[in-house]
Amino acid sequence: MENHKNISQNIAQHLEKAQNILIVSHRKPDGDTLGSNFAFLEFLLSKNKKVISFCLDILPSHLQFLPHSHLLTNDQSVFGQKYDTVVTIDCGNLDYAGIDHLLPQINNNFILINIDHHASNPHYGHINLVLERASSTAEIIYRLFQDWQIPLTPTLATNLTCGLVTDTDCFKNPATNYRCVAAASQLIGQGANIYHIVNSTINNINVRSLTLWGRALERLYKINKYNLVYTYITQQDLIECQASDEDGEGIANFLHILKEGEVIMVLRETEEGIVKGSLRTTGNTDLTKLAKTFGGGGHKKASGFSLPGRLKYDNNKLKIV
Ligand SMILES: [Mn+2]
Repeated sequence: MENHKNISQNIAQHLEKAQNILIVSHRKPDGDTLGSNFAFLEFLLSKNKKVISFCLDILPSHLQFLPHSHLLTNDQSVFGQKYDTVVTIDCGNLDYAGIDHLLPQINNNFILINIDHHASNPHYGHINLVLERASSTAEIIYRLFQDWQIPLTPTLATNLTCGLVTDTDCFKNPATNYRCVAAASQLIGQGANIYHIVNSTINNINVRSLTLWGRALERLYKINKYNLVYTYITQQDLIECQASDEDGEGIANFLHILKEGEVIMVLRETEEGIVKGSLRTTGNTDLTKLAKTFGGGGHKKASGFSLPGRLKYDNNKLKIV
C-alpha cells in the first residue's frame, strides 16, 4: 500500500499547478463531508485558486452555521464548466456521491482526487487518499494541512472539528481514535467552538423525531443466535408520527448505548418501496462484509444497504416482501 505521506505530497504538487477546482461532497450531506469540503475550499481560495464547492443536495439547516457554507452550490450546471481538478470529499463511491452521471459532462481532461475514509471505497480517483482507519475525512484533511504546514484559522478549525464531532458521534463511537481526539484538541485551541458545534449537530433532535424513535425502541428485538439487536420503522409510523425518513436516521447511532448485542440493525421502509438498513457494531464484527452481502457498503463499524421491498412483521418474524 502506498504511504500516505507520498500521496499527500503528490496531492500538494498537483494542487500547486491547479487553477480551476471543483470540490464535491456526497448526497444527503453530513457534518464531515461539508465541514471537510469548506475547510478545503478555504485553503484553496487562500492560494488564489478558482474553486467551486458542490453537493447534489441542498445544505441542511443544521449545518448552515459552518463557515463558508453560503458558497455551496447544488446547481448541476457547474459540471458544464472546465476544471483541471475535481476533489471528492468523503465519497465512498461516485454513485453515492451522486455525480457518476455528472462527471462525464466535464468535457476536458481533469485529475480526480479522491479523499475518503470508507473501507469500501474502490479507489476510483487518479489520486486516492483513502485512509480507512481515519475517524473522518476531516481527520485526513487535518493531516494534510499538518503535512503542508497550513496555518489553522478559526474558520478552518470550526469546519474540521464539525467533521470530527459528527463522524465520531461526539467522540464516543468506535471510529474515535487517538488521532481525531488529538486533532480536535489542536483545533479547539485554534478557535473551534466545540459547544456550539455539538449543539448544532448532535444535541438537536426534535420532538417529532423522538416520537418516531420511541416506536423503534418499543419494538427492539434481540436474536441471541446471531447476537443481533434490531428494530424497524414503517411508512405507517412516519405517517402517524408526521415524521420524515430523515427523522429516523439517528436511531442506529443512538443505539450505540446498548450493552447487549454485537450487531445493531435498523430497517426503514421508504416511500419508494425500498428498505434501508443501517448496521452498527459495538464489538469487532466487520460490517462492510455483512453490508456487502446485501449489496451495500460503508465502514467496518458502521455500514448500510438498500433492498427493494416492504417490511412485514408476521408470526414474530420481520420479513422484507
Ligand atoms: Mn465521513
